[in-house]
Amino acid sequence: MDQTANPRPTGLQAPAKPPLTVLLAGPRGFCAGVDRAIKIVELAIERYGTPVYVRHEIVHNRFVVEGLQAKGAVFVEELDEIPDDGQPVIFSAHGVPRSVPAAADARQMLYLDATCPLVSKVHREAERHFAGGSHILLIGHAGHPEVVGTMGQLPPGAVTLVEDAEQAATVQPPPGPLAYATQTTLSVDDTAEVLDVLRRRFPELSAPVKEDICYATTNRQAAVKAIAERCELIVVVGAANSSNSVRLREVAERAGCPRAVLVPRGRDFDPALADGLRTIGISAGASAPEVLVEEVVARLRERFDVTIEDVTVAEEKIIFNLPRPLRTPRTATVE
Ligand code: 0CM
Ligand code: SF4
Repeated sequence: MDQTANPRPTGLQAPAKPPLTVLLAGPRGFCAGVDRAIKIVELAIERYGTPVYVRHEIVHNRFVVEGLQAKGAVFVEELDEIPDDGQPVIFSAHGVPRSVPAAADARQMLYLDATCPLVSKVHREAERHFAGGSHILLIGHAGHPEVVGTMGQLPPGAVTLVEDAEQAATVQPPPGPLAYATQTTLSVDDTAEVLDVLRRRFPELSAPVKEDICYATTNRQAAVKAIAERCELIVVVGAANSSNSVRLREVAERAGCPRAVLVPRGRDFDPALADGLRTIGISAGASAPEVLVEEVVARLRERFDVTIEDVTVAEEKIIFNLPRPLRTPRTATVE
């Protein structure tokens, strides 16, 4: 009898791993604004040598920050931590108040602005409404650098922050025309709720020409919603200070997944969380590199027989231009 065709289990064989289906939400991870911001730091190091200073984490991800530190980037929270050594400073993707480039100009510092163009768009809209005589209601989270940056585009008192539906119900803006703006990385559903309350109270409230919540935030939330009901657990790869990543975790549970966890990277993820489960999902915030998603999958493979299924709800083709000083000069062709 041919024993090899159907080998008997021996005591030495590893027990079969339990099967686990992993739904990978798409889009996930890096957006065009994060990609551009990281490139700005890398190209600045190439062009100007080290150190290149970066005001605030270029994007909210330790792995990205540590990678850039290894290449010669020095991260600071404020400009006054930077010596006058002639080296450039880069402003993070989240944007800065006007006082920051003003202070850099006053010190004749060379600066490069890695503010995401979609955050800059919110700044310009807020300015436009203010120039038209409106008071601005900014929907966002107090203390987040993007909110600090957006409020800092306008004089003190021009913007009132509204954090949630409760505040929307009680906020007392000054009399006169009103417009709203939002942080780019909010929950689409929470923001709709806040706006319902504001519109009921202030029917003349002017809106941005184009939605402030960005395409990347919207798509990543839609992708998580698409897998939530099929998943017994969703792992969101991202940092605790990353607004869009934190929102993805919340969206997952609200959309019907019984449990969602936020993990910075694979080594912080305990695959035993998936014990006894058949299907889990993975997504990643806009500042989380794909290699960190791969780490989580690798941790799962240590314990389970993993089958991957991609669930992609949107294609993203957006690429943003680099700031002018970093664009590669066109090479002249000689014929
Ligand atoms: O705004 P948030 O905290 O989500 O920032 P992030 O660095 O995690 O993501 C990219 C951005 C922006 C602006
Ligand atoms: Fe820009 Fe949106 Fe990415 Fe933030 S999450 S950097 S606003 S594209």
